[in-house]
Amino acid sequence: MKDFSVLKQTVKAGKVADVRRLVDEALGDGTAAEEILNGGLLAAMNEVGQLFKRNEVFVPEVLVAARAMKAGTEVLKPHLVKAGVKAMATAVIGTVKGDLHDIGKNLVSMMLEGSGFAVVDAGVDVAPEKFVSLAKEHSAKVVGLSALLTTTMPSMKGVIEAFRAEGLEVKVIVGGAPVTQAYCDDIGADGYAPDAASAAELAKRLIA
Ligand code: B1M
Repeated sequence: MKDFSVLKQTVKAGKVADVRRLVDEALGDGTAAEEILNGGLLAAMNEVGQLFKRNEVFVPEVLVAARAMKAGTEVLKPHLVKAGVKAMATAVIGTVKGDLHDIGKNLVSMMLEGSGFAVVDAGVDVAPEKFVSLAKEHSAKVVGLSALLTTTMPSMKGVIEAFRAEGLEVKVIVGGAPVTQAYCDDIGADGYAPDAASAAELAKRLIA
């Protein structure tokens, strides 16, 4: 396996132009796009996730690293498509009905992408029917629900009921500051994660 330490460091530092250049150079050296993706970009994002989990870096650092990772994946995209590399699975994510908070949801979305998922971001204030229709349309394996208000948490239950009523085989994961494992168990969600990095790990575990 090629040494991707410089690329990883550059992603973590959020240096967009340098990440693009390093990815280009690696492609020019004949390194496979998939190897650059997994060994460089996603590995860097995974390390950022772990640091974030341990409170060793904070939201701004995660956002700049995610932006750099995205810039690198854009350079890789045509090569990945040509090589037939597909995302591990699709995840639909959104903030539930009545709730406009999206910073945590966006972090979860980035961590999911950084873990190899194709992510469909439904946005904020998302009604149960919208989660269901997007999951159907994109054949999602995971649906992520975020809520930051105690008043909007009950909407999560509505989403789960809507999925169960349709008999769709998706794993529904929940999170957000007021959400707990006990609440997750209570509403019958498939999993709860306290932070963005754990959410991505949970999603991967659930579809393994
Ligand atoms: Co609002 N807000 N807010 N707010 N806001 C809170 C949540 C609040 C705790 C503040 C307070 O009173 N101390 C309080 C909720 C009280 C409660 O319900 N118990 C509150 C309130 C009351 C309100 C309004 C009602 C205020 C008003 O208008 N009177 C209003 C509601 C609007 C609405 O949604 N309908 C409102 C509005 C807003 C702003 C628009 C001003 C803004 C949101 C901007 C935006 O998101 N684009 C805002 C903000 C910024 C906050 C605080 C200050 C910060 C939230 C945040 O982004 N945190 C918040 C107080 C606080 O938390 N200190 C507060 C950072 C983010 C990274 O953390 O989202 O928790 P978080 O995400 C974490 C984890 O929770 C987890 O991973 C993330 C990172 O590791 N996670 C998941 C999140 N989603 C996940 C999903 C998963 C797994 C993990 O699986 C799918």
